[in-house]
Amino acid sequence: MAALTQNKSILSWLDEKVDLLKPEKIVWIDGSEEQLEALRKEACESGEILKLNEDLLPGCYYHRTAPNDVARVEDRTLICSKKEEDAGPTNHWMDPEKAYKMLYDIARDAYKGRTMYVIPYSMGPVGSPLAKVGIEITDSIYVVLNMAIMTRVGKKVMDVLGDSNDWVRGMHCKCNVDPENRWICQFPEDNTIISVNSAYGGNVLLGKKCFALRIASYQGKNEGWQAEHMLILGIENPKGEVKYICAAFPSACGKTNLAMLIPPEGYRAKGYKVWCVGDDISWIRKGEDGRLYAINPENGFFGVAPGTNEKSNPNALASTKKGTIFTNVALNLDNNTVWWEGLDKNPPVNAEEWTGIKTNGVEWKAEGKNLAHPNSRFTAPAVNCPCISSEFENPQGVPISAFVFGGRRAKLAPLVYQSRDWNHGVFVGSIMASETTAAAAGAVGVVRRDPMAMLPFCGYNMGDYWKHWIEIGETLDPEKAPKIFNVNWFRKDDEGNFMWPGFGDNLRVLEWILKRCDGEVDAQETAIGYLPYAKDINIEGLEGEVSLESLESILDVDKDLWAKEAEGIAEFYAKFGDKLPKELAAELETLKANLK
Ligand code: GTP
Ligand code: SPV
Ligand code: MN
Repeated sequence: MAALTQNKSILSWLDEKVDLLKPEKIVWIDGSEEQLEALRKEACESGEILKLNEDLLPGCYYHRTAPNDVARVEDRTLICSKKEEDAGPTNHWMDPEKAYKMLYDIARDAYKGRTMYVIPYSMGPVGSPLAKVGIEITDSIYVVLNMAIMTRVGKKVMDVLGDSNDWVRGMHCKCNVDPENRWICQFPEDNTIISVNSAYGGNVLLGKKCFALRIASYQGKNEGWQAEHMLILGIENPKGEVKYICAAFPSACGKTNLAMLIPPEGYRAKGYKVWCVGDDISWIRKGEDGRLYAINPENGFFGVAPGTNEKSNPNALASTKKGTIFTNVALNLDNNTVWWEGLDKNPPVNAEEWTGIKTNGVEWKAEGKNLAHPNSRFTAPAVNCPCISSEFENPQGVPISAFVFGGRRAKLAPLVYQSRDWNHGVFVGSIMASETTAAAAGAVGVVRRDPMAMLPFCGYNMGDYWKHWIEIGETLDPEKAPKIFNVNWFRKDDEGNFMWPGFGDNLRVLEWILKRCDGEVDAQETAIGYLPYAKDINIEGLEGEVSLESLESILDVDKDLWAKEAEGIAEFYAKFGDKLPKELAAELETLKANLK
């Protein structure tokens, strides 16, 4: 098949990879529906995917990964910079020369008898000044079909790249999905990603975490912009004005849900609307007017299925009703549709659970077992989302009024607080901690530090990343800089119940945040920053769920607990040695002094 480009840097890179991988055939992904449809048919015939009920879920497909390959693998995700110090204490590192050799030895001849798919893709609207181009080669049709939803693919991308060498090299080999030889390697200094022995989302859709966060965060540091694990949403007030917020929460901690929230009834009646620009990743750059602008580099949602339902997130559910690929959910054999925990209260009786065991779903649940994997996901086109923003394709992005950090903390972190200024806000992001989730292999529910929700995604030394945040702040007029906040939807009472209803009701907190940005509401200064007066969070309509007293208790700052927290922060900071920005060390001293 003829190449879709004459770009020499691409053609010579592909020649080398053909020599290494020995594909039987090469197929360029041109972005046409015709080609994608032929690939879907082929993957259905081989059993790689299964077509779902065309009446109920038109254009939707089902896929299972190997049971040992269901989440990101952080221990096997490496940053391969020349110097170990440049990967920093929070990343796993390998010398690039050693890593290339190891990976090429694993990958040699991996495409023998198989097809090499070449996917040209753009992260961000094609041709946008904030967008960047990548090429992923893969031997998996599932990867091609997912990339075609999650990114903009095809010839038009090669046309805008022209002869440029500014593109990210991505090589994926499924191999035999051997967990002992599974590696997800980023070479930030070479714009290169190599992923072997996996077929799970975040490990193999190389445009997503590997490029748009790990490689892009490094590019951003060198080029003066930021790549963040942040959703982008627009809030339209009754006057029709829209303000945008970027929010960083760790994996499976509520970004997709917040990005598409449905306002509570009282807000809808007044005319409030929420628009989704993105649910996972933001690329952020200063605009000509001195404000920060964000684009969503993705073109779809790779969302957590369990817990998504008509009440918690109707917009996400609606997004999955056509043209969607479901991975590791359960199959309803009666009508060839899908099911997951929390979709509704009726698990299918005639079911296949996520690994393919035929079972009576009701009995299976009664035994306390899951039908869908806790990290099962949907890959849905962004255009399907009923509340997709009219600015989604805007090549310049949207202006950001506030940054919001947040984690999953049963104790300690209050519902919301505001930083005193930019550097204090960077401190607040840097001290984030959250209970681990099923999005990564390993234990679930353990509190760990996850600065800016970037722990698994920062492509360089986290100390330098913090410095980059501080330097961005230095270039901004404080009047125009986004205000920085922290939220926690996950506080629990002594019986283990969530103290805040969350989901759509989180708009009540965002309203306070925007009022703070506009100087429309007072706040109380505490040891950790500005907290709302309970009376200033609107709880109308939450009678029986939240009272002024319960709100006060989710807004408290327990000085003893925070003093312990400060010790934990000091321990974490100590890992960074002289890479810890002095501004953050000073913020920690201020916190300690405030707690005395
Ligand atoms: P990634 O795609 O992994 O980056 O995750 P995400 O941050 O987009 O997570 P998502 O929105 O899919 O949330 C995952 C889990 O958080 C689900 O189990 C939700 O039910 C739960 N969740 C989301 N928002 C809230 C909330 O406001 N309150 C509570 N209690 N749970 C929430
Ligand atoms: C996450 O884990 O934060 C995700 C899913 O968004 S993955 O693409 O697997 O990284
Ligand atoms: Mn994510």
